Amino acid sequence: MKLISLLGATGSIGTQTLDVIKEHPAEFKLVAMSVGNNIGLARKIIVDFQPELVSVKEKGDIEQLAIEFPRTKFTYGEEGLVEIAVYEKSEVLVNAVLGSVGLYPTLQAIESGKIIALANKETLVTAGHIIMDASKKHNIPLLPVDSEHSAIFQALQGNKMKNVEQLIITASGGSFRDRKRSELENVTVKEALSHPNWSMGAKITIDSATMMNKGLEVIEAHWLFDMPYDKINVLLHKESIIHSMVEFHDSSIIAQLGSPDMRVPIQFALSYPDRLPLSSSRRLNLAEVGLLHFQEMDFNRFRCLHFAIEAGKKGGTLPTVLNAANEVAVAAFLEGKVTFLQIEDLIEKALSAHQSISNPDLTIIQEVDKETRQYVQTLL
Ligand code: MN3
Repeated sequence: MKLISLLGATGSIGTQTLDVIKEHPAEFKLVAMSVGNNIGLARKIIVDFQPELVSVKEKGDIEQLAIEFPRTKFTYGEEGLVEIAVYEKSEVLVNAVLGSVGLYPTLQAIESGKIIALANKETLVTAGHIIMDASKKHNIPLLPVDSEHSAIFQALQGNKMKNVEQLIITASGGSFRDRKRSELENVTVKEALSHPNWSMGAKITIDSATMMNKGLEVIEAHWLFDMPYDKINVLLHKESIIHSMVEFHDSSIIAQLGSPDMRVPIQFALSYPDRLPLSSSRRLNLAEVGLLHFQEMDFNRFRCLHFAIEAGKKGGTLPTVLNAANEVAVAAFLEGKVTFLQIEDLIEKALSAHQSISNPDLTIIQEVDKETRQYVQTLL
């Protein structure tokens, strides 16, 4: 039985993690979780899973919950996230919170010896060098939950990193993959939020449409697999059947395939190195699929992918700026304050205004993150 702490329980990855835990009551148990503002859903999860410790976003929500659930302990805020991450009884931390707020709790969990199942890509984007150093120092495995990185991780099983020629990350293309750049001028939030293949949260669905998601994933892959940027390639693959691939020196390519379902990579991170059945997931029928399509990425069409790879290559605090500017710009788009294409402009401005600091520590990263958010706010 693995005892699990879950950060971001009410989000898309969070609820799908709970599906996996529910299907395997003899293998997994939820002992601690954090939620945001969705207290209604939090109540339902507490009833169903009986976690011992729950962290909410706002202190004001605690009092009522403590009356309703006298056997559960409650905490709140950013300190609450850390308490969940390091909860003494838990063995595995699933980090499914959104944005760079996931960084510090992840680091604390590594230092207290928890296995990390990482769905929070912003953590590796902003502080990959710090997280990877800590995981090596404490000998803590970092298991990818993101479907592309899980695919690469699976393709690497039984193989040596020194034999890898390149990583090939597939991209669905997001909501606007069939539109030209000139057709993106007046797209609406609703259109941007309808992803053709994957059911995900709002922020990552917009990131898919701008292709920033793929850019963040390239940086994530660079850190997770210790792979130089010129050996990570992105391939447009609209069916999302091949979740990513590894090419070896002998020209063999190993790919991982499946129906698009985030519960599969989530479960693999939890069950690793074992595999468990997942009854609710649809088995892939390749005869039914028939054709798979692939296309080279167009960096002029998807400028955010270009920004991300450049920021990753230059390193220092640029990936932090990239990520923070993107978080603010996407939130502004979702609130109707800027247009879809202005997301790119805001990120470009933030990157060019920044003087990169090399090898930043956690304090510098947090300062640059904050400054960037303020700077982008002034541009809105
Ligand atoms: Mn992904």
